[in-house]
Amino acid sequence: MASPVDLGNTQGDILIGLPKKTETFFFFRIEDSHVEKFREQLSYLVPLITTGVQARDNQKKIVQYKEKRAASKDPMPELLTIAGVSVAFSKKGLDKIGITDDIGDPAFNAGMLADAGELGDKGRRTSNGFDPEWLVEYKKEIHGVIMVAGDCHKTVEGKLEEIKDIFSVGEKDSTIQKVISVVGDVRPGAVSAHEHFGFLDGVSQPAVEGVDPNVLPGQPPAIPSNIILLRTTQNRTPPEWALDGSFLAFRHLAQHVPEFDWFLRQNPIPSAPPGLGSELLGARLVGRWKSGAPIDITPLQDDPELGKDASRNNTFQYDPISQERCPYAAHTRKTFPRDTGDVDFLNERRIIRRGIQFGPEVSPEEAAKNRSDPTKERGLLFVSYQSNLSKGFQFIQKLWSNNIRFPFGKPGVPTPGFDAIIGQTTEDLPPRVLSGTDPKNPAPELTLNQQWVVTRGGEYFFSPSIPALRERFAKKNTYVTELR
Ligand code: N7H
Repeated sequence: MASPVDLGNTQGDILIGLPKKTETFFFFRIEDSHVEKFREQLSYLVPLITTGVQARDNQKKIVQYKEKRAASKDPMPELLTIAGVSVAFSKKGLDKIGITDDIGDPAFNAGMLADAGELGDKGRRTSNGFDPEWLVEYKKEIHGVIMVAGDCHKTVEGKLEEIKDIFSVGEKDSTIQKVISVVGDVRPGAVSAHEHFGFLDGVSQPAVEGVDPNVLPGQPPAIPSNIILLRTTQNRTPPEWALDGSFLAFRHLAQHVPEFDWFLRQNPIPSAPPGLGSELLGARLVGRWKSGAPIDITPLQDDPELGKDASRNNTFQYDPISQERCPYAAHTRKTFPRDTGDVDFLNERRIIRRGIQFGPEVSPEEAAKNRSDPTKERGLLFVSYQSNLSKGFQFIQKLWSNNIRFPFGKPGVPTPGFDAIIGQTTEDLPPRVLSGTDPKNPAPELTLNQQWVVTRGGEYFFSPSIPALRERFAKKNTYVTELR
């Protein structure tokens, strides 16, 4: 059967992924008096957007380059120079440019700021609702985000300058204003594929049917309509312009790494093999060892060969009635409960994760004090793509990770507890707890002394297809039209 996905239409980061050693997120606001001019200028941005086809070609080029470099007698730069560009709009951004027909996603329509309390972000209730402790910039009106990813800062900055020139950013007649610009960087050297707590990232990504030709053993599938909007998307009929687009959930997440490490050191698992108690606790909170090896396959010690072997590191299934091999509340089990019998229900909750780390490595001073220096914040610029936010990111965060009773109906425990990595409530009381951390004695609850992942801001966006950007979002430049 022909694939329903036309990769040439979709933005490259969604289904294929842009190669990224670094990525800049440029959040912008469209000036009220310049909307039409902005739309004209957008027509010059569209050809710079990386399509799914180009992203796939870029991946092939990187493989070829690596082979050539390995065989070359002459020194060659380590990385191929490649930049990838994406763009996405918030609901306020769509309204601003006059695209007001309902896209059918309440979370997107309301925006993430309105959702912050429900997502469990810290903040305070006010007479106007909920005021999260976010960076002030994320509380301002954001209309869109331009994302430039690439092999190094020079490449990304060069491409971003080219884009800013299109909109005359920084000049008097600029059509857009920067709200906030954030830079993500993969970590250096041997930990480059690991997030800041030290765990290998990007291990379990759904294989999108008809897009990923080589499905790896155990790699959970996703049907295309759960990631991008197709005519068949989850019984909804998206407007024509929304087809082949996807919702993007962005979260600016700070990680308190020295505090997390300190907690692990203070709470080694008693039944662990000698010297491995703290490492085992970390693995039980996440569901994988730092190498990426699933604890469900190797419950008591890490297996780095397994961790890096993509043909084996997803070949497991949680035991639905036991948390001996993996706590019910482990991050990977909460966010993708593989043992859930209802496959369609689970498939609708698949997301593609495309985030990147930000911030410096932990300094010796921070490590010595077991305390993060607030001027050196680090963490994850979380990005997920899905065709329905209330079944994707929003559902996972609110109804799985934050829900102490999920997974439901498990024997032997009062409640599975919080996802220790991202599970949160707006209140500090009751404290966050989870059970199952000790494989030999899973019933007692462990109290987590603090939250190690803290939200600094975010927004829900829509990443339109390339044809929609060209024909519905952008406006033909009158000068170009006149010449024709
Ligand atoms: Fe998570 N971590 O380092 O602990 N995540 N995550 N995540 N996450 C995963 O499979 C982490 C966050 C998912 O298919 C791994 O790539 C951190 C949010 C999902 O088995 C690790 C943060 C949401 C999976 C981490 C963070 C998710 C997953 C294992 C925040 C959605 C796939 C490696 C700073 C609401 C599960 C891997 C599966 C895996 C970590 C955020 C969701 C190591 C530190 C906000 C669906």
